[in-house]
Amino acid sequence: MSGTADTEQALSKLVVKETQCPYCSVQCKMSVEELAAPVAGQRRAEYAVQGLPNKASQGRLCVKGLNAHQQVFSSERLMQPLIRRQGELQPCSWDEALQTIADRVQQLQHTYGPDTVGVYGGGSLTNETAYLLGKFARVALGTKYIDYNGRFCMSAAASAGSKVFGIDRGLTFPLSDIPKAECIILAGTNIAECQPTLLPYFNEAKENGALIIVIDPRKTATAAIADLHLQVKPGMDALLADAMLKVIMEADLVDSAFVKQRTSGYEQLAQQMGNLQLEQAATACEVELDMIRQAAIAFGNAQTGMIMTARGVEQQTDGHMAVRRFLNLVLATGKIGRTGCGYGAVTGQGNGQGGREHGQKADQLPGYRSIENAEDRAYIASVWGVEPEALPGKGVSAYEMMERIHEQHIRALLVMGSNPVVSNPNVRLVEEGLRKLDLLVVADMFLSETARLADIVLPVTAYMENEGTLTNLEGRVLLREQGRAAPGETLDDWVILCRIATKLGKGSGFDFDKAEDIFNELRVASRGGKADYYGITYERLRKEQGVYWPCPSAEHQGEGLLFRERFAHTDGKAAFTLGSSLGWDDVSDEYPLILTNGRILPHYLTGVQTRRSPALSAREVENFVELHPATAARHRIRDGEWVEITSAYGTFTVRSRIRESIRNDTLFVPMHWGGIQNVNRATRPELDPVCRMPGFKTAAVRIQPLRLV
Ligand SMILES: Nc1nc2c(c(=O)[nH]1)N[C@H]1C(S)=C(S)[C@@H](COP(=O)(O)OP(=O)(O)OC[C@H]3O[C@@H](n4cnc5c(=O)[nH]c(N)nc54)[C@H](O)[C@@H]3O)O[C@H]1N2
Ligand SMILES: Nc1nc2c(c(=O)[nH]1)N[C@H]1C(S)=C(S)[C@@H](COP(=O)(O)OP(=O)(O)OC[C@H]3O[C@@H](n4cnc5c(=O)[nH]c(N)nc54)[C@H](O)[C@@H]3O)O[C@H]1N2
Ligand code: SF4
Ligand SMILES: [Mo]
Repeated sequence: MSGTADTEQALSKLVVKETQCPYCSVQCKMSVEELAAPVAGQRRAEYAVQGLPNKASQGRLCVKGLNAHQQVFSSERLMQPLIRRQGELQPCSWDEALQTIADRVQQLQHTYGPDTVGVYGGGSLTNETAYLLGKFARVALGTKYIDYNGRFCMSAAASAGSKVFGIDRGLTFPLSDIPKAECIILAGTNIAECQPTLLPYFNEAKENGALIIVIDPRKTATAAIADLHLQVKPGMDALLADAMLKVIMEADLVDSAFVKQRTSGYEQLAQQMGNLQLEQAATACEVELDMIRQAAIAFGNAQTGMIMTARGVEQQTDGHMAVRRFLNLVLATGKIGRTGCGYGAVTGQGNGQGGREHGQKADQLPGYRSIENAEDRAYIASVWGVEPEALPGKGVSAYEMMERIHEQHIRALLVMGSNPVVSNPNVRLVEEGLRKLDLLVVADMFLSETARLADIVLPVTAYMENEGTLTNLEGRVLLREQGRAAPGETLDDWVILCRIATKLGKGSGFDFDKAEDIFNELRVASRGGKADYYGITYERLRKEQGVYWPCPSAEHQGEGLLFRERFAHTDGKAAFTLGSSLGWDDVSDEYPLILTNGRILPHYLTGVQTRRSPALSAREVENFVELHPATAARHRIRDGEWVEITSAYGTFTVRSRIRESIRNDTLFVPMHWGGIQNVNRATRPELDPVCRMPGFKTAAVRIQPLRLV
């Protein structure tokens, strides 16, 4: 190698001073530095990744963050647009790709009307892109059909928070309050594997004497730090929370002053709880009544306490109600609005919070405004420079969009930031539907399972390469600066939307030069809404290292601890929830086991990104089912052998992993693999009636070894 080449390499050495992990909702900050450049034929480049101090992860990184850069440099990155010719995806120019999209969209809309085109977004997109995607669907395409993967993630908790508190912000308290809680209930959340850098907050709480209660059908790494572990039967959380409330009422541990001053609906609830039989409830949840009592009394007696829920409680056909039953517990004990107290919906994706605020949802306009409210429509229409009547109405939820596609009611789909053919429930229908589309466009960094089905694939920049804001699980808005030039022909997501809009002749509302300009429009659009970003600017974000919303003005400091004095409903009160939840019990002789599913530490969601990181991929190379030794014996399954798991909806094949850690009526399968190993071949399509969350976490199945005879 010549001296000049060496110098050039030294000069181009990559140093990213500050970026954010592309994975979970903690949004850990880090720096990435190239230590040694690759030498032809000898070695890969070496990188030093370091966690940077920040208020959420305090400089910590988990194994995913430490290895995230490997996906950025993966040789599998898409560098050019692809178009399908004679059945094959082949490279093409941006102009051809975008012109083809515009032409086909116009043809289809001319024939079938504007709603024949759908848009499907994601919670990894920056606030700027998520906001623009909502505007793009309503203004450039004029379609009502837009929804996003967060429907499968945050919809139950978000709708419950809105109903009970009048606002949905994942955590109602700053992370730094966790060590100040005397009792913490973690229901259906596996923080140790899913937000690992937060675990030290809980350990600190324990050192301060806190009691930790975990509710999970499995002995997870999170349950390992628990003082009490309620190994609930999947799908029975609502009833379990009710039973705990009944114990608290009977033990006279209700905070009457708080209930009186700050809530509504308690009397009716108390009346209704009179009918609940504790023994029956405990039997149905399959948790010993004594354990339920201990947990409830501990929570009721504590001066300060928190409840956090995540997908275990929420991804149920009664997910919305199940969260609300836990919120009853928070309210009855007065544990909200003061230090060391509160409720936390542990948000999932990197921008799972911001992504659910600014218009990617079927019924939503920016700033948590409603697309069905005349005032909200008029305001947003004025910001967008269109007539309110021109804005379409409410569409349908993510899975229901797939049903519309299957019925060919929707004939074209743009997917940006999701891999729906792996992550939807009942994926057989989803794949069949996507194959029927006249036009499927997928914008991604990689050829995901969904991109493989596309007619046009658009290559996008990765987290290190674009600028934008993301809102972490606390509701803190963070700026992720660009750290590296866009490689190949990749473009930022928002640039793609602007270019398609221009090709469609709708360029005037889409002539942004940089992400910051979009953010400034978002600030105005969110102004006066529940998620008010008006007072947040890039300048402030740089100076203050993040700002909490709501932040209505430049002088406003943002609110870490919510509801100190009032809740967000017009009467200022939080609302108790009535009604009973029947839970779920669909097992039968044919399908005798309960299939639940979730995450493991090294992989992220459908694995498209983490499998491109060799250090992560190598930790778990294939999918598995965790099952109890008794279940294994009953079904004659040996450890490590291939098994077939079948529900009424479909079958998948994985390797067995026999463990004492799981209930003997339950199977647990990670969600990170597609194809024949995809757990979503067997999940059921039933949706929660309120929030349209699928009942991912419970399906009745049978299991059998896959042996060649
Ligand atoms: N390593 C890793 N981290 C991630 C992600 C990832 O893919 N990988 N994804 C991110 C995203 S988008 C999300 S949404 C979050 C998800 O974070 P979590 O919700 O914490 O993750 P899950 O593993 O889906 O489910 C949590 C727990 O619910 C339990 N569970 C299953 N059924 C039930 C039930 O009926 N009741 C109760 N109480 N518990 C039940 C499971 O055993 C599991 O331990 O994680 C984020 N962080
Ligand atoms: N059975 C079961 N199914 C589940 C769940 C479960 O617990 N159990 N969890 C549900 C939950 S909580 C979630 S959040 C969903 C997630 O489901 P998906 O959205 O399908 O998950 P990802 O793997 O994150 O897919 C994101 C895709 O977008 C790409 N991508 C990442 N960042 C960007 C970006 O900035 N721009 C663009 N254009 N593309 C990008 C990635 O490469 C990847 O291909 O899965 C849901 N499905
Ligand atoms: S995956 Fe989550 S906890 Fe791990 S480094 Fe990334 S943001 Fe932090
Ligand atoms: Mo999620």
